[in-house]
Amino acid sequence: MSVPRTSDPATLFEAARGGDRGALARLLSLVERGGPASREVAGLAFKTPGDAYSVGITGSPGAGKSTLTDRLIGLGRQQGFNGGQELAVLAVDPSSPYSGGAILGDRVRMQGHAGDDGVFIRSMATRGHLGGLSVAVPDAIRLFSAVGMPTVFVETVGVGQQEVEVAAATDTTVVVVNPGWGDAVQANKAGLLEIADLFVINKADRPGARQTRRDLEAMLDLTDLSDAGEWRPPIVDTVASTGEGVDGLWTAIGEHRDHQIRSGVLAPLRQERLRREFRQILLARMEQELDARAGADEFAAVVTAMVGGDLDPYQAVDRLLDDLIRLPRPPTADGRG
Ligand SMILES: Nc1nc2c(ncn2[C@@H]2O[C@H](COP(=O)(O)OP(=O)(O)O)[C@@H](O)[C@H]2O)c(=O)[nH]1
Ligand SMILES: [Mg+2]
Repeated sequence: MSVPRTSDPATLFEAARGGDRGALARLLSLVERGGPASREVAGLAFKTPGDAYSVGITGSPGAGKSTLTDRLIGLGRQQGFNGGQELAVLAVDPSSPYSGGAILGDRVRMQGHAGDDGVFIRSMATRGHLGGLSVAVPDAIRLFSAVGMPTVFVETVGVGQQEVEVAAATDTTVVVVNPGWGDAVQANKAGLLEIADLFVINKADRPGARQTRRDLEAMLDLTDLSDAGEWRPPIVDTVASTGEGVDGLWTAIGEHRDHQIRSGVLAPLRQERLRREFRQILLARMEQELDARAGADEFAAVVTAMVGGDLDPYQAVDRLLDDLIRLPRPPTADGRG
C-alpha cells in the first residue's frame, strides 16, 4: 500500500492505521517537529486509544541498552503483548538536536531486525515540540498505540532530569547498569532508582556484578515501595552481547506488566503520567505566552512599577498573572490572595 506524498495528518493517520509504515514515519516526523501539524497528530492519536504496552530501557551511554533492545525485539517478535507480535522501537537522544547522529550506532546494533516488516525502528531527537521530549515521547507512544502496535520499546539515555522524565513515560521502566564500583550509586544520583521497575546488570560477563547487585539491594532496602503497589524491582543479570539472561529479563518485564494489571495500578499510573504531561504542556505554553508578551506595554509597565518600588516582585507577578490567566486565584495560606 502506498500513500501520495501528503503531509495531511488525517490522511497519513488513516494510512498508518492501515499498515503503511512510510505514513507512520512521516507522522512521527510531524510529532518531532512540533507546531500545529504535531498537535493534529496528537489529537488523532488521543482519540483512537490502542492497546500498546510500553517498555522503557534507560541507563548511561554504553551500558548496552541498544544491544539489549535488539535482543528484546527478538523475544517480543515471538511473544509480544496483547496477542500481537509487531513492535515499535523509539530510540530517543535527548542530547542531540538532530535525529540520526548518535543514534546511528543504535541503528547498526539493531540491524538484526533491519529487514523485518514487523519491527518499526525510529529515532527521535529534540526539535520544535512544545514541552520537548517529555511531551513528544508520550505523543509518539500514543501514536504507535493508535496505529495498532501492541508493544513499544523506548530506549533513552538516562543522564539528566529531562531524560529521567522521558524514561518514566513508559509502563515498565528498565534501568540498565553495569558491574563495577559506583555504577549503581551513579544511577541513584541520576534519579533512576525512583523510576525503575526493573534493574538489569548488563555486561555481567565482567567482574563486579555481585557487588553491583548488593549496592542495588541496599538502596532498594531504603526505598519506600508503597507507591508502586508494593512492587520491589527485581534485578536481572544479562550479557546482551551473547543474549545470556535476556529471556529472564523478558519474563521479568511480563511479570511486572501482570502485576500492574492484577493490582489495578496500570490505569491510575497512566492517568498520573497524563496529568504530568498536561502540566508540562501548560508550563511550556505559559512560557511561550510570557515570551510573546515580554515586549508588550503591560509587561513593561509592571516591570517599571517593580523597578520603581511600587510593586514588590510577588505583586508584580500577581499583576501579570491576572492578565495571563483570567481565573481567580485561590487565596494563599497567609491570606494574601
Ligand atoms: N562485554 C560486554 N559488552 C557488551 C554487552 N552488551 C553490550 N556490550 C557492548 O557495549 C557497547 C555499547 O553497547 P550499546 O548497546 O551501544 O550501549 P548503549 O549506548 O547503552 O545503547 C557495544 O560495543 C556492545 O557490543 C555485554 O553484556 N558484555
Ligand atoms: Mg544506544
